[in-house]
Amino acid sequence: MSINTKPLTFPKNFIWGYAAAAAQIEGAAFTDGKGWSIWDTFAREPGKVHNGDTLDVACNHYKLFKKDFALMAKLGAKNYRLSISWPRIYPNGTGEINQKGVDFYNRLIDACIDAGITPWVTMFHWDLPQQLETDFGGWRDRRTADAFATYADTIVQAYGDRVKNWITLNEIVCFTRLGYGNGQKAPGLKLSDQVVNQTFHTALLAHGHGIRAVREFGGKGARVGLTDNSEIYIPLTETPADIEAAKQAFVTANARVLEPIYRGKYSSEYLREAGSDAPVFEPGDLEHISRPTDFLGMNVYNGQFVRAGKRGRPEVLPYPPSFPTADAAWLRHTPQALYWGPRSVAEIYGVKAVYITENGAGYFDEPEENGEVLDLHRRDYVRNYLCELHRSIRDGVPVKGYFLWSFMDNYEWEDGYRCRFGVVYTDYATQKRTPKASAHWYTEVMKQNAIV
Ligand code: GBH
Repeated sequence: MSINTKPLTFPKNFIWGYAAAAAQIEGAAFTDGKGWSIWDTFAREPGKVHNGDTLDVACNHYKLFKKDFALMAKLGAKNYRLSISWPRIYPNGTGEINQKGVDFYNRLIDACIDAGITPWVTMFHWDLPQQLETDFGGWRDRRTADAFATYADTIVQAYGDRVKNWITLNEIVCFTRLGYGNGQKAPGLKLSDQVVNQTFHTALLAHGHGIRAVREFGGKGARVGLTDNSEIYIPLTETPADIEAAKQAFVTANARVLEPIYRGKYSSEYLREAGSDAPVFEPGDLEHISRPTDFLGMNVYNGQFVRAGKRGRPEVLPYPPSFPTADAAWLRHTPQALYWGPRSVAEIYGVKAVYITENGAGYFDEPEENGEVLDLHRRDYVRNYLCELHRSIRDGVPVKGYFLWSFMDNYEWEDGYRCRFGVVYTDYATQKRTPKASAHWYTEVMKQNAIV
């Protein structure tokens, strides 16, 4: 026989890059006038974060960003999704602007571009200014969305000459339901369903303002979208009945965010189920929330399996106990999520451009004696997911780019520093960066525009 290898090649102009977020890497939590964020507060509450880890120093990217961009460029990245810290720009969330914070991101963005890397900027990745929580109740109150509007105007005006790709919010559910509903994330509250639904609505209002700011001040070629971590459903078998069940499960589970954004209304199913817990809103809110976007960002980690149950109704299957996970115990090995996630939004909402704004794997990596970090588990994990992404593109789903989470190990929120998502190892004691095996592999993927 003769072996005929055909690499799984991605479309021309496919975007490859890394993703990170300000609070998780910058450190310098109280430097140059930065205000407290709700995470600075939360991390200091006993028992909330693994090992009591704080964001105070993190990867010290605030000081080391030039070196970090040099390494990123050396490893072949041409795109980088970063976020701006709201409390650096407005220490109290609103009111007085902090020029030193504005200047920092000018230097950061310039250094990024100088390294040959295109910045993709998330306006909000969870680090809400503490003062907005204290004064307004944070996302419970629409004054927080008004404050966000001013903040968005400010950063788009400041950086819009160089930044052309904007993401309004990262994963609404994580800073609403998980922050105000089950208390797992900052501000760590356990409030009623009505309040939680209201926090979603406030977040959607902020998203609308992010779009408006980019349209108003973004200049030529500016584009904007949301990053959502939609619940993803994988049909147990790829038969019409299970595929239809997965589609229905997707619509129901993501109704709070995707229906108002793409259909300009809360679905009757959602309103019926919410009953008196439905969010209160004002005339014009839904028009504002459903302003057209240019793309949808999707953070893809888990998918849940679904089959057609009684009368075709979706039956979501639990993960059996032996189902493989990463060391991040919540993270299942479900590569098909990277097929069904993008396909679902394209089919259901007609989304014309999807960027995978995050995908990656969290493990408790440690270096070998010779200093090498042999994360073959992460390499395999990502590779399997990418094969499914390739399949979705082959089937006609408009996926335009992929950002690996993350460049270097960083502050993994309530899991602290133990859980590492980087392809570059961070030694927190020395701030030394060491590319892991997966980094070298991903360099080749980006370079060859193919799964190697
Ligand atoms: C993303 O969230 C974040 O955007 C990023 O900042 C983060 O570092 C990265 O992923 C890796 O975690 O305990 O079973 O209830 C990922 C979405 C949703 C994952 C909530 C953890 C808790 C699941 N997260 N989830 S569970």
